[in-house]
Amino acid sequence: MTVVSRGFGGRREVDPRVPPGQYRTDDFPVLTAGPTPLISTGDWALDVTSLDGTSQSLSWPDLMALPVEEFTVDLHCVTKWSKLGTRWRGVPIAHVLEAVGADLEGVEHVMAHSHGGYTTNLPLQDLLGGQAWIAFEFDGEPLAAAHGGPARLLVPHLYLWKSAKWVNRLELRQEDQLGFWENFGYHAYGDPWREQRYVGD
Ligand SMILES: Nc1nc2c(c(=O)[nH]1)N[C@H]1C(S)=C(S)[C@@H](COP(=O)(O)O)O[C@H]1N2
Ligand SMILES: [Mo]
Repeated sequence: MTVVSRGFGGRREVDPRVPPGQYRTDDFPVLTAGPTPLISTGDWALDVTSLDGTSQSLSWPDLMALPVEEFTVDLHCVTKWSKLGTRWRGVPIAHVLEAVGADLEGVEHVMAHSHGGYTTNLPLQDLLGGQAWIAFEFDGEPLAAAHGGPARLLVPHLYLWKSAKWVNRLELRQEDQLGFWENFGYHAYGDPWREQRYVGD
């Protein structure tokens, strides 16, 4: 005989904005594998590496000259917290790629690289269409260093490990390659609505 108990003692999330297995928090936890780099906007640069191996660089003034969006999104961390209605300002990735004249012919994937060596892999399509930004303001303030300031990648429709803090290079790729956490068994794509936490989910 099998006895099944469901939901006893647990908090149950009824808010439809909270994906399965996630819990709401009003805090903004900091999750970093390693030390927090302190980068001034004067030193900040974002390189875009094309399939032919050439790189184009975007400086902070270059970034500030691009169209900025204000957006409000929900964040979902694989450690099971979700933070709803976070307000940001940032530049859509499509504008970043256009600004450096990136050739997207044959590009299927992007590896995001950060100061300190963190990496995470994403399909190119998930960075386009107004779903991903280089974000530099949170809640009306310059983005704090602990959260990836001066600027981070933000891809809120995927688990938050895909949102590389202190991003300094977008490597355009034909083939997929696993990033830092993906190499430790996290899911290659990471859709919170399908609970793609680990390989095989
Ligand atoms: N460069 C870098 N980016 C990173 C990480 C990291 O360790 N280094 N951690 C990831 C993980 S696992 C999560 S959950 C989020 C956490 O973002 P937060 O610290 O702003 O909450 O950043 C992601 N981006
Ligand atoms: Mo995470």
